[in-house]
Amino acid sequence: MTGPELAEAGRLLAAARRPVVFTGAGMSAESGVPTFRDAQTGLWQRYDPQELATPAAFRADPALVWGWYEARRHGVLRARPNPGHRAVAAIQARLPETVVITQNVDDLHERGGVPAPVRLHGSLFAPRCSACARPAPVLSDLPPPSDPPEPHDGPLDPPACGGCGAPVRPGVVWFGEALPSAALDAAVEAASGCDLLLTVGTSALVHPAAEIPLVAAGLGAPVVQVNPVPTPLDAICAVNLRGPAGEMLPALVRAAWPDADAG
Ligand code: BJW
Ligand code: ZN
Repeated sequence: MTGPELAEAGRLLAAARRPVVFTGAGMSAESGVPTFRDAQTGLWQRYDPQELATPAAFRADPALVWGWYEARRHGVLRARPNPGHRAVAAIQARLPETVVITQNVDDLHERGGVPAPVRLHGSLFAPRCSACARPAPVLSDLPPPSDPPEPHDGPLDPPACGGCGAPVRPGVVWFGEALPSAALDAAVEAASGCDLLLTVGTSALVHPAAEIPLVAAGLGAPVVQVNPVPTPLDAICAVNLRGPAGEMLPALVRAAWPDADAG
């Protein structure tokens, strides 16, 4: 893959010392994990994801919401990191001050070689009590992740908290809930001090996460975007790489460092 945009993005990456990689659901799309705003499949087609991802939805129908998250968790367990995840790890290996900030609730960055991404929206693998916040074990009705689990589909009663008996909830951030303050602080600090922000596979519609690239741009860092379609961030980007992360990110790493193993 060639082109003036890729060459310019490669120059920006090669010159960077403290890049931030900011990722959304498109990062995992080529691993087979549906993006958040993609059409739902199967049983879930009847529901709007934006209406399931709320505290009110969980209160109204805990089995519906817990079942949806279990279905998604099973889907992630069957998925593998794609070349885009490995290219992000290659950037961090080359530039150890790289900070990876993700809105994703899957674990594909970790499995792709980024040990500690900053998680703005929590994780599918950290359930907790909906009343007392005590961490709950991930359901153990599954075979180990190396052995692909049977897909779960349909409503499922959440387990009860081992401490107080209230329903366990997914450890993700729903609409109307505050982001974990340590993660948000770390993200703002990294964006404020970065010399390049690479935004990958996000519609940039959900706040306050969508403000992270704006923080970097406002302080003068160039922003490079990887997305097959335009987003509200187009206007602030130095370079827009229109294409899928699994192809664009390895090409970007090769453009920056022709000798690199881009995954
Ligand atoms: C590819 C690709 C490929 C495809 N390669 N790319 C300011 C303005 C307006 C509203 C608000 C505001 N501030 C706050 C709000 C309200 C609200 C909000 O933002 N609403 C908007 C939707 C209007 N925000 C909140 O409620 C937040 N909380 C909050 O503000 O609290 C205030 C508070 C303070 C103190 C005390 C109490 C409260 C919380 C937001 C939490 C969002 N959570 C979710 C669900 C997580 C769990 C789950 O997954 O179910 O996070 S919503 C969902 O959106 C999920 C995602 O992380 C997030 C972002 O989505 P993302 O990643 O961008 O995915 P998509 O699907 O939208 O886009 C995919 C992109 O990939 C597309 O562009 C494709 O083109 C692209 N793509 N294939 C590269 N191969
Ligand atoms: Zn409890």
